[in-house]
Amino acid sequence: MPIAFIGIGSNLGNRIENCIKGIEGISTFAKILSLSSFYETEPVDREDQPDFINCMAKIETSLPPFELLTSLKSLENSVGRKQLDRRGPRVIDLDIISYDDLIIETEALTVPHPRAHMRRFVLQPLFEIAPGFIHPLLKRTVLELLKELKCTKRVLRVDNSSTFYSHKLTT
Ligand code: PH2
Ligand code: MG
Ligand code: MG
Repeated sequence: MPIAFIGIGSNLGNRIENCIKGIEGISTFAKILSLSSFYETEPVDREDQPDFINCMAKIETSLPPFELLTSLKSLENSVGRKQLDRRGPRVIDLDIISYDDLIIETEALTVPHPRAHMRRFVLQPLFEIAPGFIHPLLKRTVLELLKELKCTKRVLRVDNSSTFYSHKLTT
């Protein structure tokens, strides 16, 4: 079955609780194979917003990419995301970072996520759960990407997500 990585983020309200709602929601339509720790991360792109909590989930799913996207969007809405500014504060953000080795470039969906390799808040949690991950487009490992990274924004591991997430992980 296809394997995807989902980046999870929140910088409004109870950020960890929002991420957990995201994780639990994902588990209703995909199997969560592993989950990174939670990280508190400095905002990138738009700096005038609160710090985020970010984490990464490795999932197995029978949903094709665009159906997975639709499920993630409706889950964002049910967790309480409002349609505010792009890249501004949000209750929950669920991004497809990669989907097998697929390369998709459409208006609605770009996979691998077009900015994943430039963001420490994506690469650090990804490295934690998949150190051998190879970026399908750049053909570089997550470790190589981390070493070459220019982004110096703060990314601090705050907690082990599994202690909050009650469902048993399969790995
Ligand atoms: N998401 C953004 C913009 N900036 N910064 C951090 N630290 N974490 C995020 O998840 C994030 C961001 C847009 O999706
Ligand atoms: Mg995002
Ligand atoms: Mg998003």
